[in-house]
Amino acid sequence: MKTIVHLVIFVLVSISVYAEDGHNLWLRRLNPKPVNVVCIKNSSTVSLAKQELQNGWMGEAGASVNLVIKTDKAIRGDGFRINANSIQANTELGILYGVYELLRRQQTGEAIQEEICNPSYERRILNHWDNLDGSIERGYAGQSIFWRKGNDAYTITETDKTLWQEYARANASIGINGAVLNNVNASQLMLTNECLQRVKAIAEVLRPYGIKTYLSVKFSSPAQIGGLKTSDPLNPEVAQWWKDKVKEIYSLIPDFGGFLVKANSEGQPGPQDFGRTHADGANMLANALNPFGGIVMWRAFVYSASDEDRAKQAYLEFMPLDGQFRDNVIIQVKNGPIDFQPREPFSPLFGAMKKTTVMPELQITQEYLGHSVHLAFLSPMWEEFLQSDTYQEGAGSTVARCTDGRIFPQKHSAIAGVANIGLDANWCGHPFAQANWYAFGRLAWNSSIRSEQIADEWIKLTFEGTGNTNEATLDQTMDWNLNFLSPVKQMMLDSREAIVDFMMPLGLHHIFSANGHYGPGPWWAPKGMRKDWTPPYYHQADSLGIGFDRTESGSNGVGQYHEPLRSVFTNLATCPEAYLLWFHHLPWDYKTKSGRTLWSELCYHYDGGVQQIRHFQQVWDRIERYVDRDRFVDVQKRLRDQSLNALEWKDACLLYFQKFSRMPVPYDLERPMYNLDYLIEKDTKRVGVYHH
Ligand code: GCW
Repeated sequence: MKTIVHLVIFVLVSISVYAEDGHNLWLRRLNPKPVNVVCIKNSSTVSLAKQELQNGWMGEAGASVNLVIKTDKAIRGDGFRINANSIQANTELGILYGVYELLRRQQTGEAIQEEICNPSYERRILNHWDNLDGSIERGYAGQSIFWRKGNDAYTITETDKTLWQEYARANASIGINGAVLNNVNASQLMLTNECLQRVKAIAEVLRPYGIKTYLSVKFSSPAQIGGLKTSDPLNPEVAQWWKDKVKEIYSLIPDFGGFLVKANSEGQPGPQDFGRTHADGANMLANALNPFGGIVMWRAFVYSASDEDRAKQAYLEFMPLDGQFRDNVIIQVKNGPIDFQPREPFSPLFGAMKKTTVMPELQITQEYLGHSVHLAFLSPMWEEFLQSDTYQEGAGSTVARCTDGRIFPQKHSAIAGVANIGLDANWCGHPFAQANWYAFGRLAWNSSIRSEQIADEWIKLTFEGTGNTNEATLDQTMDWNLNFLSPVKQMMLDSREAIVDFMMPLGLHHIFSANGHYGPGPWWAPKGMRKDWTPPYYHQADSLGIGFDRTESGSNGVGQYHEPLRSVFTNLATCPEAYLLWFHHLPWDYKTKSGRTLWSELCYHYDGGVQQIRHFQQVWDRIERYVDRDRFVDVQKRLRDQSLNALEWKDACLLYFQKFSRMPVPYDLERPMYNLDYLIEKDTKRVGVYHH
């Protein structure tokens, strides 16, 4: 009996040692060695830095590390200077960031020479679309880590605090320094004292890690919870209400970051309800926040049910206001002109608003890229976006340079990512979705790192040493690099393009079913539905051809881009094929660069996407022995589902578009396996609540 008990204990212990539920993210500390840390200053942030070094040191055993806080003009903001045995920074937070950098390099084997690392953006912020009842809009990894419903909604437990602390640490380790704690579709209750008390508690946990809290606010709050008759931004009582509210917030949270506002967008209230402009609304809030150093992030995600091309609307609404915003207002613009599609050209607002601070909003959560089912590494998409040349101030005016302060004089600079974090043990749902959280932080810190490096780091930090292979000998490491790191990295780097191919290649966009922006629905257009909420509006397929004409003969969306881009996009010889149907409506037999007809080219892309996911399945099955069982099986299952989804996408889109093209699927491609009627019927049943 005793032996059995021992055996059970032994098995349990071994499982707890080897099981990887992904909760430790990229911060698994393996076999640390002793280290001596020297620093004269003491504070909560510095002691975190020391602790991290002591728990994660993988350099020479018994080495000494100096942490030096000293002003140095070459170091900006919370940047730092590192070498193998010392970290120097202007701020305590800089020291902490330097420690994470040093540990990351030790663990990944990257060289550590003397180097200064400065942040690209001043504010690197996660946006949580978390509702006060704990649900998360477009969240695919469980309920909110900040909010919950029920009688204990406002009780702060030790479990809450531990989770918030782990969250803060993960963010700090990749340089994220801000978090908006609630959905941009904000509840007016957010600003009640009860909620603010909880924000205060969260802020206290996040503070030592250098993370500021921000809140999304509802523009109609003065009338809804303040007892005022109006929320008109030019009404003095309204302005006073906000001033008082801001004062109350700062008395609870002295380092509060500011507000994020979605106004006059998708039914949210805003200044236009009172005949005022976005500038009137944003400036009124900015005035209230200014004495405390707070900022307003005012979203440009606006489009109305007009006949105007949706892709043009944000520009049309915001450009006339350029120069009217206070310097603590930042206009937050989604990367593309429509809405986080698998591929969009950059929004023409970048670089065009020259007298206003503009910040990019990226979406880390995979609303349009297969939720937590698809393996989609988004870094290549963000890299493509940040490196896009706007030409606004001559060649080389990339989106990154237009927003990070290198081109325009600006008081602040910022970048936001819509988080994919929830209560799931591994935080993000899909084990590979963690890589997107990681990539966002890394790119926000340094917008010029390449996706390949990000993937490389993440894979090493996340998976190294978790498989059946023994301790790391040189041979083992070479084997691991060759047979795990390299194929998995390639799979990650190819994953977004594969999704574009099987969902909406060649510039197609927004052809989702109404079912939560997940499956295909190019046919979906119920009677009476707003046109720009239906796929046919976006693909414009008819017997003559397919695509949205945004040239001068169409909506003239191209006109919002600076030359030479306007001409590049207009001219079929120069328009990148990736954006072909974004800017052009073309005949089915149009000759593409490969020499194939447009129809055939579409078929090849859809089919290629499907084949690619099947290939990913092979890649993954082959690496089984290098990964812990749980994560291996988890990813394997999700890839199977993704493969089936890819096939559905291909068949649904090709069979539907074929009704217009009347051309055969090229005979050397796999035949469709579903009937269109079946897929439409399946989708109709799945669609419970219509969601645009
Ligand atoms: O992408 C769309 C989403 C909405 C979201 C909105 C926005 C928070 O479908 O769920 O609302 O954009 O960004 O405001």
